[in-house]
Formats: sequence, C-alpha cells, structure tokens
Amino acid sequence: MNTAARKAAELIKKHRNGSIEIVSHMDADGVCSAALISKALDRLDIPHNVKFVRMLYRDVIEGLDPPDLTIFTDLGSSQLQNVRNKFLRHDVIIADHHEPQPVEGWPGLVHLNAHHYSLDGVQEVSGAGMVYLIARELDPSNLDLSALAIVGAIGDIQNAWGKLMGYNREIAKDAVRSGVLDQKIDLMLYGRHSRPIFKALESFTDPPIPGISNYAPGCVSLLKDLDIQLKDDGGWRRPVDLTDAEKQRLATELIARAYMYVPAELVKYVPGLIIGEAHTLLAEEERSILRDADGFSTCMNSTARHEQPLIGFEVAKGDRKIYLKAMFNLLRHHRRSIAEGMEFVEQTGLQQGPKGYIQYFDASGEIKETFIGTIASLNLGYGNCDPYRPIVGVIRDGGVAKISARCSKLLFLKGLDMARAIREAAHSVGGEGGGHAVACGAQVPENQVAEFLGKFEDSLIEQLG
Ligand SMILES: [Mn+2]
Repeated sequence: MNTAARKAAELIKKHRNGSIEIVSHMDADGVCSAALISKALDRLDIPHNVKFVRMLYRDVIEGLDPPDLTIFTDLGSSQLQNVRNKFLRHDVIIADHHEPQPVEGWPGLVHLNAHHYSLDGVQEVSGAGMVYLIARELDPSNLDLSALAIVGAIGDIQNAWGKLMGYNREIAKDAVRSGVLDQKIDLMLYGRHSRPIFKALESFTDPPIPGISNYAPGCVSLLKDLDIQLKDDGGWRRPVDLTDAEKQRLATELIARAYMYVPAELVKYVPGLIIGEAHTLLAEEERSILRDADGFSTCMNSTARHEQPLIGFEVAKGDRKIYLKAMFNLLRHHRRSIAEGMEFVEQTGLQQGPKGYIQYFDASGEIKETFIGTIASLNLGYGNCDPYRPIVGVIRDGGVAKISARCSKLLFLKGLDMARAIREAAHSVGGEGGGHAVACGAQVPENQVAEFLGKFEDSLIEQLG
C-alpha cells in the first residue's frame, strides 16, 4: 500500500509545475479527502484546482477536461472503466475505498484502493484515509492531516460499532502521536464540546428514549434527579464538563430507560449506542462544534448536502473566518429546510411497505432531493414512525425516482445491511444504489418505485431472517 502511495506522491511531484485537478466526492468524506490532499499540496507550493461531483456518471466524466494530472478522491474506483475511456492518455491518481472495477492497460494510472490491500472499505478505511497515505508520503510532517482522515471515516459512519476499526485505528494512532487527536470512551452525545448538556441529551434519538429524546423539559428534570448541575461559573455545562461519576450516573440511567422501550432482541446492543469512543480534535477551539470529530463531519456533510462543498472544504483546510461564517449560515438554513421537511411528512403521514416492514413517504416536489435522507432519519424517532423499522423517502422527478433509506444503528448491529439490499433491489429494476449500512440511497425508473420497494423490503426481511 505504501508503495502505491509513494508512486502517487512521485507523480504529484513530477507535475508540480503542470496543471493538477482534484476531483472529489460531494459528501463529508469527499470534502475531507479533497481538503487533506489540497493542504498537502499547498504545503509544497503546488498549485491545483478542486472540483466536487455527486457521482462519476458517464456524462459527468464527459464534462471533465483532463489536465496533466487528475487526483480522484473518495470516488473513481467503481467507475474505473468509464474514467479510463476519457483519461487513458493522462496521468491519474485514484485514492478510494469503494469497491473497484478491474482495469488493464492504463500506464498513467496510480490506483490506491482499500480493497487491493484486503482492507474493508466499508468499515476499516475511508476515502480520506486512503488520501492520507499519499499525504504522508509527500511529506512525513503531514502526520497532523490524519485528523481529517478520522473526520472522513466518521462522516462515512465507519464508527458504527461505537469505535473506529481496522486501518482507521492506525491512522488514529498517527493523529494521537502528532497531538491533534484525543480518543477516549465517553457518552455518545452530539455537541460534546459545544452544547449545554440538556440540549445534547434532547438530540439523542437513536435509540429514542421517550421523555428525553426531542423533549427538553424531560432532560432538565432527569439531570436534576441525577444531581447533575446544569450550570456552573462558566455558564451552561456541556457534556465534556461532567465528572466521570456524573457521566456514569447519566449513562446508567439512559441505558436503563432505553431498555424499557427497545424490542427485546435489540436490547443487548443499546449500551453500544450510549457509550463509545469519542474523538476530540485538539487543534480546534475549546467550545467549537468542530472540536468533536462527529460535529466536524456533520458540518462537512451539511455543506455537501447544500451543494456548497467548497465552503466545507475551506473550513476543513483551516479557514476560521469567512468560510466558517458561511458554514454557520448554511447550518441555520439547513435547520429551516429540515423543519419544513418534517412538517410535510407529519402532515402527509407514512405509508407501509407491501409486507408492512418498511415505512415510507413520498415527498415529490416538496423536499429537496439532498435532504430526503436527513428528513428520513429524523423521522425515525418521531410521531407515528416505528424507530425499529427502516424508513424510506421517495422523490419522483422527471421519470426518475430518488430513494433514500435510513434505519437505527441497532438494526445494523443486529446484522442488517441496507446498502446491500438497496443495491440489489435497485439493480433488479434497472436502477442503481449504494451507500452505508444504515444510510443509503438509490435511483430507479419512476414507474418502478412500487416494484423496487417490494424487492427492497423482501431483501431486508430475508437478511434479518
Ligand atoms: Mn467515502
């Protein structure tokens, strides 16, 4: 793996006075991947362009104009044959962790893919992780960029087991060694460094805990009952401000309450969602949302969802002025769009799949395609939605239906892989699909939606036996 990374580094240096373009995936991992390699190039004063794309569909590839060197990050491997047709006569680096297609006779290609080194690209290394290997070969002092590889991995939900696994742990060691990361077991509360403890509790929804999830007064009274002060001299106490004894009391109580509502067969996975590995980015400011790797990746994800990945990219590269401001504006806008989407689903209600296992809503013309997944996952703990069954959002647009599916991490821990099911179901009706085990999507012909939903549901039922 290091040999390929070294070849990639050499190829970059060879083109240091030529034209270089980074083409990356428009999601949290892709934004981190691009920022990581771009920072490494900046440090060597190597000029370059950056472009983000949703997918390397054939028409997208056609629209690219090959420079002397193209660096594809977090994508490319799965569309290798299409990329080859256009880039055969050019130098190309691909750093990716998605399942690769075979390719032959392409002398200008350096292909660095997790699967070629028996790494599991789903859980053990992200696109940013593969890019990090190149950055480290470019200059050993790039060890600090490992922090972005950790954010990328978390953006791709590679810590779904409550901790990083496989090669991601090696990368985390580099990050700890270079002083940019602190890794420890903690409560899995979102906004660890940036939100009041009761707010962080309120947003805990997987698994949903009635009386706590989405219910601030319940959170406040729980904290009082547990003798956990909401404020101290410094103002609101955040999850990081709690003592170990307080965290212990809170964790015990949350687990006990969750047990009362979670279906029996999922109970044993509950502690893994409440306690897990927390990743603190030590170079970020004390009360910043960016200080927690989870918060950082959520920020990157929302810039990508708004099709403003360049904002996330600049923040990831270190801008803490204009782009950070722009990102916070985007997050506010994000919350507004989410509220509107939630209201729509609440009004129209959820429909049941043919066998009554999946639940879905059709938001055609109402919710933006890029939000459908977020709305689906927020609905998991809400209203009439069963949080322990998968939820699917559908948007029909000009003959094509865009599908997004989400489920509780508990189902993943029990063995459900929605990514596989959605890929197979989409394929069988002439569409395509993929993503992560708990968050995935597909595109299918509009007139095949019912067929697709039936196949997807059958496959999920089969997986769970
Ligand atoms: Mn990725």
